[in-house]
Amino acid sequence: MKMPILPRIASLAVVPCLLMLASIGHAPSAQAADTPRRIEITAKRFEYIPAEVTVKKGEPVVLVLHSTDVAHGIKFADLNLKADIGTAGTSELAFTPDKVGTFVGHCSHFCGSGHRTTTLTLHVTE
Ligand SMILES: [Cu+2]
Repeated sequence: MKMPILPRIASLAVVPCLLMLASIGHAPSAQAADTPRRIEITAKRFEYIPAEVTVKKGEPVVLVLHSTDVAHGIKFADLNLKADIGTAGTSELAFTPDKVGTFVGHCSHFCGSGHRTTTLTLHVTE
């Protein structure tokens, strides 16, 4: 009876909370190197939110693309990457950038009058 039952339960509950916080944190850590970094992006007429993303060369990433309206897509011609996003759907684009630079992805599915200017800029740093 050295440790009352209540603090025990409380400490058990704290562990999953800490794990959740660690998984959504931004701090680079050893475990982050193994798990692709997930970047949530909203696609809608006629923009991506955020419109710019910075990633590191050699760091595996997954762009998690959500459409809030019609079907969209994303295509980075210079990186040979493409994904389709269904109407109100979610699509994942997994890749590991292997070159440094700034790359502009264009919407690859006609979505209306602003389609041609719907872009996502990807900065790949060393
Ligand atoms: Cu479009």
